[in-house]
Amino acid sequence: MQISVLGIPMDLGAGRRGVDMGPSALRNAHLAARLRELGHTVSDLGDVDVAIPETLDKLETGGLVFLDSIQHACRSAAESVAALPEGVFPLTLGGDHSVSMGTVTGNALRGKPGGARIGLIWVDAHTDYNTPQSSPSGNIHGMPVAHLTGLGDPQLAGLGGGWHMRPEDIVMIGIRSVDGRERDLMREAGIKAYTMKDVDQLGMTRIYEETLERLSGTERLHVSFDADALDPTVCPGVGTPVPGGLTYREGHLLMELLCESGRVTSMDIVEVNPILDTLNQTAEVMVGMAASLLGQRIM
Ligand code: Z70
Ligand code: MN
Ligand code: MN
Ligand code: MN
Repeated sequence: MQISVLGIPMDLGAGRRGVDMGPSALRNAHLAARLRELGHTVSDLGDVDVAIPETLDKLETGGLVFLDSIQHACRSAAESVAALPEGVFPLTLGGDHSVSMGTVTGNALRGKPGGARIGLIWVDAHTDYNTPQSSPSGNIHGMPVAHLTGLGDPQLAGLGGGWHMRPEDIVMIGIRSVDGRERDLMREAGIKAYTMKDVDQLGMTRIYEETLERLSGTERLHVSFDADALDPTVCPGVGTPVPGGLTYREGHLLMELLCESGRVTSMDIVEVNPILDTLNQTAEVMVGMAASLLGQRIM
């Protein structure tokens, strides 16, 4: 397969600095070499242009912190991804999770100007379904899924023109931190979330099977993998560590099963924070997750 790597070195949507260095950390963890070993052709498209926070006025228009710069970077990411030929697998590297407003939009619009019916598998400790009104922090990386479904700020919800995600085409896995009003919004929208309790009780294989069944009506599948979905002992280099996360094997099993499905056409790796990491462990683990999704097998 042909894989195109695109970095979005942005930490404007997070409450802490450092995830802007995620793309570098992932490249330093031999991302391209690991994927070439699997027989893929890998081309690195470099990084999307992202504003440096120190050069910005924190309160841009609209009252959301760094709103205009985040919109701009997400739009650039969406345009770059949408321009890729069909058959190429975009592997997009964050950056904080707000980059996925751009990547998911770009992947939906690729080869289909009105937008495809895309299924979204959101692997995360958090549901990222806040709106500017519901958010306790104001951090935009807690809001990308809400904007993908058309809620929230019009500048961010409008990245795909008239295209939006259908809430029923979203499945979240690894969830263990949801804010009060965010939970109500999730229920109203009817988004399926497998919490850590579900992971313990059902097991990852059953969750995978239900997820594929639920998303069987979609045309393509996108995996958005936030490093904080994995337990902080596995991935310590994240801005918002939450105890009780996915094990190393649960993460790999999900990626291996999704690979076998043959249905995944794009992936994000986000929220890798090298300045909070133990050496480069978190990037190395996340490169391993991408390798499993893209064909690495034990035997
Ligand atoms: C919280 C908020 C969040 C990631 C933290 C946290 C959101 N729900 N997302 N880390 N990746 O501020 O909205
Ligand atoms: Mn504006
Ligand atoms: Mn997230
Ligand atoms: Mn998260």
